[in-house]
Amino acid sequence: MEYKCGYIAILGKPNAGKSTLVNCLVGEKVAIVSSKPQTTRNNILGIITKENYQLILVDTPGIHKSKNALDKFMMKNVRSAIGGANVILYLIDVTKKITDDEIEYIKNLKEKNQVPLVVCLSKIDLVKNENILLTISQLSSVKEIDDIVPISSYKNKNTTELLNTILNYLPPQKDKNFVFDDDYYTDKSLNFLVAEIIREKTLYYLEQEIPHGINVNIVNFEEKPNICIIEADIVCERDSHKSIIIGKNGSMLKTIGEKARLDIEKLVDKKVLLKLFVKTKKNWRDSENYLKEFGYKKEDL
Ligand SMILES: Nc1nc2c(ncn2[C@@H]2O[C@H](COP(=O)(O)OP(=O)(O)OP(=O)(O)O)[C@@H](O)[C@H]2O)c(=O)[nH]1
Ligand SMILES: [Mg+2]
Repeated sequence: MEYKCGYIAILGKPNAGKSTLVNCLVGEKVAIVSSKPQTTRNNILGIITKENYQLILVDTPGIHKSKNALDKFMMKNVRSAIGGANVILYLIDVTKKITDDEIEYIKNLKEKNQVPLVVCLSKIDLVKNENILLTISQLSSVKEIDDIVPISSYKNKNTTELLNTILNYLPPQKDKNFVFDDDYYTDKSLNFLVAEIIREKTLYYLEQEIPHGINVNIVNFEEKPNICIIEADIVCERDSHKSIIIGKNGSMLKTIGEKARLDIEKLVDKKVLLKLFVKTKKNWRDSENYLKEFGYKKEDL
């Protein structure tokens, strides 16, 4: 039997649908999703293992210009994912206009890295077929692109074709040298996943810049036979944000906590007691020390 195994860097602009695609392909929620750009901050592995292949999908932060130390960390993650990739999968939201800058970026990706480059048109459930064909013809003149696959993670459309396309670009190997055991579907710890679920709820319920300035730290995680007791700090950048996160008589914090608890209970498969505290660390996104303290490491693959 022949085997295939490799790292697939999932790249694209913020909000392109990268994390949704990774969750869809893996069949587990490894990465949080939101309608707000710059949701993902860390590289998150989503691992698919079958009898004869293992695909290690690397979900990355959306490519954007850095405004603070956290952004710089995020873009470093993108570079690190590119560096370790056997195939690059570049996602384009088919509902958005493709700019010349983006095409230049894609061409550069191929020229600099010389690995197979597959462009994936995402969210095709939102547009008519004519629009998809138009975008494909626009991109087909870009010789640096090896393949174009239109998909919808929501409708699970063309996702098998996408997996087969990726597999085509991985060289076959005689031995089953998989990187991860077959029961691993992510590289992230339970603490990380729980903190991300809480952050996802803040992204959903809070407006504008507030959720982007939030970090969630798990301060206590106690697993008992029938219940998990979890304490977490929601750290924000300003006192004015703190009062919005808490809400009138604590109503906002209560909503965030209740919704997060339901998801965490599914993850740990038992009852959860979730205690949330809101703290202010002024402009933490600009402080290397806070980033270190919050576990954002320099390099993250
Ligand atoms: N209609 C539709 N919406 C989608 C699809 N895939 C993703 N979305 C939506 O697009 C938005 C962004 O999705 P994410 O998966 O968080 O995007 P991302 O590329 O990971 O974004 P960042 O982490 O910010 O870089 C969310 O509101 C998703 O629900 C799809 O196939 N169809
Ligand atoms: Mg994401």
